[in-house]
Amino acid sequence: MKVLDAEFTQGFIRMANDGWEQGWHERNGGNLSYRMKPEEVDMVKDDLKARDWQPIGTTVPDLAGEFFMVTGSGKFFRNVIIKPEDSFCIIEVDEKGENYRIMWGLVNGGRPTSELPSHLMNHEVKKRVTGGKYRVIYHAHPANTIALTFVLPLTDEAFTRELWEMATECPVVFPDGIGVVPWMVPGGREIAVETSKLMEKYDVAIWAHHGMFAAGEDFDLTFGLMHTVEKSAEILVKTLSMTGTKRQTITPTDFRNLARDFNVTLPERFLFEK
Ligand code: 2HA
Ligand code: ZN
Repeated sequence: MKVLDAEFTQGFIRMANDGWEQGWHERNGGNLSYRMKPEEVDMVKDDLKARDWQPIGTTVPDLAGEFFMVTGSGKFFRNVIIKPEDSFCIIEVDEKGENYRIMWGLVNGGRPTSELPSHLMNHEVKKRVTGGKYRVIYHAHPANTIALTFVLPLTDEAFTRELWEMATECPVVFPDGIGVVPWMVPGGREIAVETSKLMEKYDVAIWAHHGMFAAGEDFDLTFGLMHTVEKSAEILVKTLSMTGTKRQTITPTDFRNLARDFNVTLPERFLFEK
């Protein structure tokens, strides 16, 4: 089967285009990666052709031999739907987890995303902690979430609690909470290490003054997670724009009642008295 005809490729393209339509991918902003299933690799193997090995820039031994679909460095999400072969690629990771090679795509040259170290280190953590269930890592630049990083304290507690409060669905959609990475130079191993530490316990990591990373099982859940966090951030931005203080909100007791009825565990460290 041709890569472009596969269902997972269509899902990848749709998610990238949905992100573009949300306004989260100005210019070449953001990146997306998907850890392919062995049967999906097998399904498209006649359409794959190996290029030279290149260093990843970090080490991901638990991803040895895995194949990923990943957006290209400098490529525009806006173009994914009309020029898929030019916009993203399939890569294979070597048996040491130190190098990758392009197997498909980026037909006009180029490399996988500049955030490849963060994507792969996040995949490595999520593969381990979810027993292989999680397959998608998504980075975008949603404006309301970024705006909050200039106003809220840059702590997991502040972001989790504030975003939980702004929409009742939030504690159910991301019960483990949200992690925050202080401003760091993007693109390298250092920010990848800090982000992947947060991915041990959360599905969402916010990069101060930059954007967000979300992790999930499939395209729908991962896109939906980013969308839910960003919508909650939008409601907080609107509220703070109207008034500095909330007249009423969801209380710690309300959260505990919600957790009981919806069968989720909400860590007590986010339910502090303000
Ligand atoms: O340009 O978003 O973080 C891609 C990015 C880098
Ligand atoms: Zn970015």
